[in-house]
Amino acid sequence: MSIRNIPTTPFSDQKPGTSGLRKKVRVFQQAHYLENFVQAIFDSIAAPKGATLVLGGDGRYYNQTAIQTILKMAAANGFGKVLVGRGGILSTPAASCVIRKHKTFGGIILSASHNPGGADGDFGIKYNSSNGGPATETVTEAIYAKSKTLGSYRILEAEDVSLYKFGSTLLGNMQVEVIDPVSDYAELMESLFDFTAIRALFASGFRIKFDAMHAVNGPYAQEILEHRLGAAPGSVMNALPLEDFGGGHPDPNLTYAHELVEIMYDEDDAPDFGAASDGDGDRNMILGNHFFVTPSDSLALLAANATLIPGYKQGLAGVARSMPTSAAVDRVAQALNIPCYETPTGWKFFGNLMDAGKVTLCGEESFGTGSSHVREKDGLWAVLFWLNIIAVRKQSVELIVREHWAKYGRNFYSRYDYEGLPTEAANGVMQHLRASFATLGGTQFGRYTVKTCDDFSYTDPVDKSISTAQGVRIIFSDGSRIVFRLSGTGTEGATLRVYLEAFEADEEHHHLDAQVALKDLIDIALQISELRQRTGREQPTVIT
Ligand code: G16
Repeated sequence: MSIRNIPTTPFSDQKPGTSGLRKKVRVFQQAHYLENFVQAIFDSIAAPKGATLVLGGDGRYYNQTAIQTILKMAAANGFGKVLVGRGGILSTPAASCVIRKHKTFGGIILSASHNPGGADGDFGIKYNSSNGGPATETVTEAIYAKSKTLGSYRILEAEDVSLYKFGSTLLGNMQVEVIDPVSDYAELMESLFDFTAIRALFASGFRIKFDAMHAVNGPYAQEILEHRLGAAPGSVMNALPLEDFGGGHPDPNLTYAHELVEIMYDEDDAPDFGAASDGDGDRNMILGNHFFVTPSDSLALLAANATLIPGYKQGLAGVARSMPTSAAVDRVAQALNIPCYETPTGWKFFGNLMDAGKVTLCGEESFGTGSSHVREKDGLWAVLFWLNIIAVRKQSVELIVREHWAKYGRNFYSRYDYEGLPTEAANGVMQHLRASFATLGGTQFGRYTVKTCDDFSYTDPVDKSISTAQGVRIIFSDGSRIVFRLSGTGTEGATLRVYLEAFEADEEHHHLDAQVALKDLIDIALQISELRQRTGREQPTVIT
């Protein structure tokens, strides 16, 4: 087995986005494309010789091919050991858990998250640091800079390693240890939640449906919900991970998880609790019987009920949310008298806050919630948190949410996504909005008056790094907001997201449908942005 130094030329498009490098599979299949990016990672992170790495992915098409390449490159770049999930599988939160538990130097996660998979679908790769979290912007910028100047990469000439046999094999001088992808993670969950209480809840006849969407969380959910907690067999649907997610779009929202939504809104036989997670298991959607919980409300609820949970009974150090996420959690933080941080979109911004002990819970409107137990958002963790709350409070999902609104007020919330727009048109909308700042202030639209507008920028309270141009905010005098942002995770054209939020203190109005309550704001958003005229799009692709 010899190490080869392969000459290569740089690719100009390897800038990591909101969460690592995401591209079409066929982009990754170009000669040297994956190898270049992996070498750029290795050159940027300066791992000491003999360091240990974690490696795994969501099982999508190209996962195993990429794993074999990365293993050979890790061996050629001086790593001493790689822990790889059996079959190449590790959910994103489980990878974070393994990095932290085994104190490895870092890890590489292969996933394009909620984006579709298969030969014509998407693939992705990201590096997580020794805290278990996505590399900070400083590191991703260094990787990008390296990718633009790369002249060669190192790879071991060797046979593929079996990814199905537990235990260690040698690849050159490097050990490859195939581990059970589920056990470390399941153990961590047992340490946080009251499994006895949740088991009793299921034993009492409480019914759950968990849609794994043929993605990575199937085996995790079956082990934890069905085997360890006694949920009825079959409670986990679409449990078998498939390379193309069964042709579906593994994004747990009301549009793409429609199979689950139909079950939860069935006239006569809806279960008590429904949940879904995404391609790599870090996102979650929570449903009750005929009831949808917005991710922003879910975060606020978890914060408000945290002390009911064994792992959080000491209380929370603080909470954090991404800027476009509704301010529902801010109200809880205020009541608890704990700090609440507002960060740019991207889980990587929570890592420093958690490492510094400033926050315990964090979350995003994009169906992500998590805590300092790992450094990724965590879909199944959120489900267990909810189940634990229900087991203690013995109330339905809907009642728990309605009581929450009655106490804190309701932040009506919705997001409109315009996917696959021509990049120029999408940029044009953003430029137009920025150019309107000077004239928008003080303008009245019906009952709404513009208080301020800006382009959100963030100074990390821990390392003082600055991130600019993180989304245009139009804030009204009553606290309602419209936010415009370009997605950093799409792989085709541009995706423009419009986030709408209106606060309603009066319980009399809490029953309203969000689309009805937000109607005026939606019209204002379209008017201010000239979105229809500039993109030619009448309707959003997805409303969540
Ligand atoms: C990633 C990030 C999240 C972000 C989401 C959407 O999630 O980790 O922090 O909210 O993308 O980002 P954007 O609005 O830029 O598309 P995931 O689940 O895709 O890894």
